[in-house]
Amino acid sequence: MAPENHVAKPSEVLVEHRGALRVLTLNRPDKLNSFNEAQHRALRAAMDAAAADDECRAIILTGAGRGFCAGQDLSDRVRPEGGAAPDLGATLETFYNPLIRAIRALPKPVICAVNGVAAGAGANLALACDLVLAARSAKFVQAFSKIGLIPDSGGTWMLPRLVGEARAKALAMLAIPVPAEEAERIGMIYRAVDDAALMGEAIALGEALAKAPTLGLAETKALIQQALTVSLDRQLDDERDAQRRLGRSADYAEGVRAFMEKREATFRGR
Ligand code: LHQ
Repeated sequence: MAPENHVAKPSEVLVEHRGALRVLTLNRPDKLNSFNEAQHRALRAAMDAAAADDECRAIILTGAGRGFCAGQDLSDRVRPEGGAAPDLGATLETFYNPLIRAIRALPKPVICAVNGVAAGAGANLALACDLVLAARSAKFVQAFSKIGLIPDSGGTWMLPRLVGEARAKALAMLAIPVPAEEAERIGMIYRAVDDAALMGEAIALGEALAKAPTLGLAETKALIQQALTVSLDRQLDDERDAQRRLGRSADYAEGVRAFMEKREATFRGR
């Protein structure tokens, strides 16, 4: 993705290690954490590092300042009158699509703590995460139609699955802002929480998931993600195969032992 000699400035994404929990914070607050190339590179590097580190068992993605992410930094995209059209497909292919694929394929839970407005690709980045918490003051805006584009970064795939085709089309075509509480009510996100409680709740959830049987969570994530695109027959076969793999895991053995011994299990993610 990045040129080999490119070293992303760490400041565009802050990385905090909290034991087995990793907190990644988009950090261009003056631009509502909209994406330029440097922020893309920094986020991918941080995601890849979290994926590769066996000690990391859960991830929180959030934003600095009053916004979560306003999608593409449009100041990078102003086209001079008569200038050549940019290849937006190349931008998606190089940056956004690999990011969404990486989050969906990551065999660890990714929590999104939406601290403020999530617009354009920023909204769909949030929706690609596994558990989405949002501050009550946050809103989700499929802003694309206002500039003549389609909801990218998985938006056209994710939205109808989350909220149904009728609502998906309205939200996408009208760019209607969806406040966090409504997003929870219509099943677009997991939960809306008080602004002041957001990070505390996200960290509590992240710490609980970081202590959970990671392999089981990874198989659960993969199975639920594929569920609406495969037959029941196929899903039953895949559940059987996953359960077979998990039955051989140390965490399953520990879970059963702990249950029988009436004590709390200590899972190691193996
Ligand atoms: C921004 C941005 C921004 C730069 C706020 N860029 N500065 C993929 C492939 C390739 C290319 C095209 O795009 C894509 C995917 C996409 O994401 S397309 C959609 C891009 N995003 C948008 O269209 C959203 C644009 N932003 C907004 O509609 C509003 O800013 C929202 C609704 C997010 C927030 O509204 P407000 O709370 O009223 O804040 P604001 O508009 O006053 O913004 C605050 C500052 O942030 C402001 O700068 P300033 O210097 O005046 O304080 C904005 O210019 C800047 N900003 N979004 N995407």
